[in-house]
Amino acid sequence: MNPNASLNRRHVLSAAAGLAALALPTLPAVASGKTVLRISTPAVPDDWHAKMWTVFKDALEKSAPGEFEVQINLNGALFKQGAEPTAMARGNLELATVSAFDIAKQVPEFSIFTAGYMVRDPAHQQKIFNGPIGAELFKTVAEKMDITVLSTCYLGTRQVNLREVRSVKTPADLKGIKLRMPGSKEWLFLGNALGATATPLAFGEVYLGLKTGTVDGQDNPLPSVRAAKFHEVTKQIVMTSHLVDSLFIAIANKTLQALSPVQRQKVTAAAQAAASFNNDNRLKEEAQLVEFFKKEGLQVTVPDIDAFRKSVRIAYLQSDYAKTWPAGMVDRINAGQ
Ligand code: KDO
Repeated sequence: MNPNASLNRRHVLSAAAGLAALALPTLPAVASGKTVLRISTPAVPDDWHAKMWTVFKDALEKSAPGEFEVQINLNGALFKQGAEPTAMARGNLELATVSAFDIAKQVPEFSIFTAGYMVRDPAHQQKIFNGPIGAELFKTVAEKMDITVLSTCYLGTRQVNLREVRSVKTPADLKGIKLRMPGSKEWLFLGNALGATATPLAFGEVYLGLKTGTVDGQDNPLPSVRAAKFHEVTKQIVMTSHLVDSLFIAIANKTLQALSPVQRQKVTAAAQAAASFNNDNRLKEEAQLVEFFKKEGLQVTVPDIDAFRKSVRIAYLQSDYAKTWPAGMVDRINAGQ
């Protein structure tokens, strides 16, 4: 037998496998007749945007019994923070929460929502993302990123949290502070705009970074500070309220398209129930946490917010990010429509 025959056969087989691999990711993984929905998040188990996935799972078990197998992976155990959109587009992940910062990497105009002091409060945030602005921008997200946003979660309002007590009134008072930010240029820009020296570090490494002094501080909403126990390794919270932060529950387009219309509606309803659970609980807890942190021995101080707002706004408006923002979008966001 021609020794090349088996080689050729293998070639044909691997080419066929290659074609199959190209074709197959249009279908979600199916285990024992159920559609598998893999979820990945860096959230720690005690945070609301981790717990909300159980609400999602329970809702689907109730509305579509036996149709889905929901697999929840917390602590960035399946995909590292920020890798989720690519994993979804490649067919390796079905659902995740993505941030405005994740989206801005592929949809530059979305960087408007990475800008400090752009969104005023949680109600303003919901109005923006559940109205025409959200509809327009999410359409671009679906086209460019191959993922579909199902609902908008309030992650909370980000505050600066320091290892050592310091008098912080204006951005100048953060000069020289190594402020941990998640690892992308959009996040680092925000940290630097606050007056600090932004230092990239994954969420899972922040506790140790604060404990050992690799970084001098970090920024996160109060509920995440509590859930990740950052208050154990810091002494002050400066209430800069610089970013009313969002997370978007997103599903891979291929997964969504492979569902029946009724299943799509049930998955969307489950994502909305999860977001509502997160939003309600987070808002309630956020309102109580200043007292909690004070009892834990932290100093909670209020800076000159106008000075921060002014300085951060100037930094963004003079940046290349602002050049990508659609004409009139800042005014539309201000008006909430
Ligand atoms: C963080 O790393 O600071 C951040 O708050 C960024 C968010 O976009 C989100 O990834 C969040 O971490 C994680 O879900 C952990 O709470």
